[in-house]
Amino acid sequence: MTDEIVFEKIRGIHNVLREEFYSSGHRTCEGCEPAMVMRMFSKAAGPRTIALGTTGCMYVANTAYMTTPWVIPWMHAQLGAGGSSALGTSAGLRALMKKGKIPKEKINTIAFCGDLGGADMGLAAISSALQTDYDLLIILYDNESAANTDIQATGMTTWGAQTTFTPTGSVKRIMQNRWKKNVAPMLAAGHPNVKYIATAIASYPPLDLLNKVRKALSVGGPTFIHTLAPCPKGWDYHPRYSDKLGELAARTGIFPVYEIENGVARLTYKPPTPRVPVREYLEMQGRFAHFKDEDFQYVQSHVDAMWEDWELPGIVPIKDGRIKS
Ligand SMILES: Cc1ncc(C[n+]2csc(CCOP(=O)(O)OP(=O)(O)O)c2C)c(N)n1
Ligand code: SF4
Ligand SMILES: [Mg+2]
Repeated sequence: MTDEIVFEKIRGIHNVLREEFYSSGHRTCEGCEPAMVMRMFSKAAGPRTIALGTTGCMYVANTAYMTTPWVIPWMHAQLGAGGSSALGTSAGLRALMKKGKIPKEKINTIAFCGDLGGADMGLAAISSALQTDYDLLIILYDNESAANTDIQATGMTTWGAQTTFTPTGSVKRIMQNRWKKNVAPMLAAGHPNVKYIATAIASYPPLDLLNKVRKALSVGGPTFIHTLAPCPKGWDYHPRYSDKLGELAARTGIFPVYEIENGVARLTYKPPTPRVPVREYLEMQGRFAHFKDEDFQYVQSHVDAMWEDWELPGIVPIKDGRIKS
């Protein structure tokens, strides 16, 4: 048995492992991008991997009685326990290897969590895990709602979106009036020991998520990747457009795609100049069907400020010594 796994960069689609570690047997909706995140991270990591997953669609839809898509070992964790389950698993493996109870070898520990479970409820546990020296990767699959319990707004929901918590009405058109929480830079700034933090979209740019997972697993210590994962049910669009929405999220600049490696931030995808109007992305989704011109303009103005005013465009919301809202 080898004690090292060499993660070479995947340079073309033909180099992607054909073997599936998240296979058929799940009950996610057609076009579910969170499911694509599962498939991709497990392909990138390979068979010597333990997956932990918090409550949410990626737990419930993947564990219908007597069925599972997981080919690698998988364990369910409590809704806010993405960080602590990763930490406990990695610490357990290290202890067992130290005591000689299992052979010394590299086993990847990957915990995944949704936006409610990870970025809202489980933020403290993720922070704790990121302050250790254990080898682990936490992947946030962000479908911008508590989808499993019928699409409630979370701290990650795009401004103005309709959810079951934030329906539109004749008195108040916009109920979701919070700007999306900026999780990856928050974790990077607060945990300078972490060697790798990134954002990604499963569909775009192609291979990007696979290679970021490989990089995260290679650098050692705790790491974190935030993926934007379109959800046809919650975002209200035809499932055939999941890939297109991922691409538009990157090309409009509403979801900046970058990595922070050893403290150095780098855009891994640069939106075109000029960026695609954010309206093209929003109009494809029924959750923004109530938007008026002023609403599209409001979101566009925030996205423009993100790219034109911020000290690190798309990443760090500081300009002239002030935190931008
Ligand atoms: C402590 C706790 N509170 C509430 C719930 C009910 N619950 C189960 S899944 C879920 C939504 C999770 O949302 P998210 O983490 O974004 O994952 P998604 O469902 O979108 O995949 C909620 C509120 C729970 N299981 N545990
Ligand atoms: S509701 Fe959304 S996240 Fe849940 S299984 Fe369906 S598409 Fe996937
Ligand atoms: Mg969610």
